[in-house]
Amino acid sequence: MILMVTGYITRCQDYFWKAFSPCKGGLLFDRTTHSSCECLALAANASYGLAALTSAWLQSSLRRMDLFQKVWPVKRGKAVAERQVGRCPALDAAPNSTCIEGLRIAQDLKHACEKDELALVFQPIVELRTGRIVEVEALLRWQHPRFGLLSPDSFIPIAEETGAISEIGEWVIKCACKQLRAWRANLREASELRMSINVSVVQLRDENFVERALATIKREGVAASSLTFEVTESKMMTQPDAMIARIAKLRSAGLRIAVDDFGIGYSSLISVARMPLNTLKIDRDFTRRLGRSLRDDAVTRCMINLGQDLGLQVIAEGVESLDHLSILHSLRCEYAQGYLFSRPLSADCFERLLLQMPCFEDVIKAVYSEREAA
Ligand SMILES: [Ca+2]
Repeated sequence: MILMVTGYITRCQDYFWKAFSPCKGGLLFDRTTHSSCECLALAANASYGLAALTSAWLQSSLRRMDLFQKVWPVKRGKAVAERQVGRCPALDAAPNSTCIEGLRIAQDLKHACEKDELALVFQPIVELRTGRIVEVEALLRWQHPRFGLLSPDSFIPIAEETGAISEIGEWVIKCACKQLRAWRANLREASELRMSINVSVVQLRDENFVERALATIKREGVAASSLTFEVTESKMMTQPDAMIARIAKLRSAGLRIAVDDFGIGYSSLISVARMPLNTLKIDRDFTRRLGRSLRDDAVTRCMINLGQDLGLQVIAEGVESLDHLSILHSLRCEYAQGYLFSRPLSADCFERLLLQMPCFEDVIKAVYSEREAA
């Protein structure tokens, strides 16, 4: 049987890629070798080969190939050398540890929800005029049994590549809604609190996402108007027409839409103006640069003015110092989020913070009056 194989490799105990051996014009795959290997994951860049397979074995192999094809580009390092064997590319080096970790994460992600390893933490968004917490961003964490506590950067790209993002994203929406409903029901201070949820563009590309998300929100008994979906700028601007249509559907159901990490995605201002947005979240990189030079301040001022001129709420992310706050005040930014106010907190700790409302009135007043005196 001639078999098109677009990505197959087996990790052997000794990290030597025994499964393939170069043969004339192609690669010879030996099933006996394969079956003695530890199949943590399978991978890579063989183009075709010759193999005699049972259909069941073939099916399971193809499933694994599919996984690796999705995961490999995420973690592929330059240390993994490729060389051409005839017209067929082949791996001739062991996978580095980052790659193996990536594969392990991809495998474990499939069960992270059901094993109850995921958790949400919460970071306040503060209205600078009053010092009140008006919104809270739900941030995902994964307590991995082997790698410890992981932040989304280390596994969301893999979840997006493998499709696990769909289940994880739905879990996030469900849990965030549950938490918001509990706070709103039990705390007077949270009666108008809003919840902001990060949504991957990969979720938005799914044509059923909007219906599923709205069904989840309804099931959890939360008003859609109390939620914001945050979508990263750089990714939002791909397939703009499809994005606009889905975002418009969410908006018409009452949800608010924020463009996340604004300023680093190099999108055109026209596409920002076209998107039916409610909020711009200015990326923390710009906030960090505040006060370093007039030019840096001018760029941030432009973004704040742009957002406000478009009628959007503007939130500065990554506010970490009183200097940041003072400059943001002078730039007339109205909302902020960052370590100056609070790190992401567990639900219990965030609840204690809410009870101190208006939590940040004093610190903001002190900064503002100092600036006005100067
Ligand atoms: Ca965010």
